[in-house]
Amino acid sequence: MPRHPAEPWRIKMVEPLRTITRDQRQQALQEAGYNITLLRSEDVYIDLYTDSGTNAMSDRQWAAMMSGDEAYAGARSFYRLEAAVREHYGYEHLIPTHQGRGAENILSRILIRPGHHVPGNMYFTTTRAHQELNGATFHDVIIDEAHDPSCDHPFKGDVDLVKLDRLIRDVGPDRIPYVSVAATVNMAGGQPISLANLTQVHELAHHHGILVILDAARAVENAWFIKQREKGWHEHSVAAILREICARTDGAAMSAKKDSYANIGGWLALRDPYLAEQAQGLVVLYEGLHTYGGMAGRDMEAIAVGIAESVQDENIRARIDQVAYLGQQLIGAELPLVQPLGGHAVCIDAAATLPHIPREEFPAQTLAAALYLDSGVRAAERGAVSAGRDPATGENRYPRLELIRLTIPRRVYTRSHMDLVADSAIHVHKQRDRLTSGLAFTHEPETLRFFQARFAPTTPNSALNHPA
Ligand code: PLI
Repeated sequence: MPRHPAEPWRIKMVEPLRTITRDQRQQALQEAGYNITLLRSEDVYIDLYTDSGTNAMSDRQWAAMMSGDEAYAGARSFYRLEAAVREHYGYEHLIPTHQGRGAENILSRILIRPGHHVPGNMYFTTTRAHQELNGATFHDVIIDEAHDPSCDHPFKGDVDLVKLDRLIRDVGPDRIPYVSVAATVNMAGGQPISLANLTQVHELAHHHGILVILDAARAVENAWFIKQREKGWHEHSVAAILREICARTDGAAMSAKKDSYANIGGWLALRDPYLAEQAQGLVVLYEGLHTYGGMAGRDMEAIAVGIAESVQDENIRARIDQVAYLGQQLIGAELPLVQPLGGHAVCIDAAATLPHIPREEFPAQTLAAALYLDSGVRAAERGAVSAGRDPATGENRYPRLELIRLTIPRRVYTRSHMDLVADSAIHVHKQRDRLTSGLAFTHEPETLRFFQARFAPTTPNSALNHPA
């Protein structure tokens, strides 16, 4: 066997990349209000902002797009997607949506009422925003280890059953419409939940008549980790493990822009026909008819093929290997990373990198800006800026994890790109003492502020304002 098994695909089409000078990046960063989200993508060299919708599709997916049925009602492409979801995820009723947050909207509207409480294994930005918009309070019931970047627990996505049980007793099962279970947990750095733990969550929730809803965006990646790390599952295929994960849940919200190698799309799936009918009624209002839900027929074709590709062991192995390849280089240079390495991203602990910058000056936002300035690599902030303010108190939420996320799009970048990212991240790390101050808001939007916020350095002599 070669030291690193090669990717099970070759490249048929390429997209040229543009490089700009450091002075140009400096200007672009200032124009973007020091928010990497507001950079124009053409000013970015290697874009690790997200793995969402940034995938390279296969020739099979492109070919399938040509056979998209664009009928308003009853499109053949819908039935192909429905069949793929039934086969690989095992849910009976499929409600297509334009992307994951469309599914979160419909789900939250049918299940949540004001005064409800939703427990989950750490929050995700859009998921929690929809839960709160519908009047629920979110409760993080993930195990404590998930909040400790250096802890190498193999299943940091596990739910703490004591926390979940306590919440059920405190507020009463009638006020908990569902447990929101993510696999993997994005904000913890792509950490998996174990099948053993999910089984216990399912039993506890069902004992109290509470549903379990899966965030399936990266459930295939989670299945791979179960195969690698959980006793008794090594001989099972990823496809079989994925079905086992879903079998322990009552439905799922899916962003097809992740595991399924698509550029757009999503779905909500439910087992209960009564709930499914309610969702089908609402999807017409917010997304489109219940047989396209905001997607073109060709998008549904691409997702159907993408689902089948995503569960092939060699594809998911190559994906996780690439993340590990980048991560190992950074570990070798002693950068403080979230351990163990996650499924979709390598996350750098910005609070540990820049301990001299107070949390109020957003070390992760600052580190992401510095990395862009150095090499044109765009990471994502996953810390206090993403966490927003507590709706009850209006205070900033300061999660223990203050991270920058180097998120790897699927089948897009090569090892040389990863080498370049590693070199730049290591260089910025070595020079971290030059970053003596952070950033402050000059504009702070109310909802999901991290997308549109603008910042300025807190001191005029900030390293973010100076040439290398
Ligand atoms: O971006 P959407 O609307 O297709 O999906 C929303 C969404 C739901 N759950 C999880 C775990 C996500 O990661 C997610 C989107 N994630 C983005 C955009 C990301 O950059 O991680």
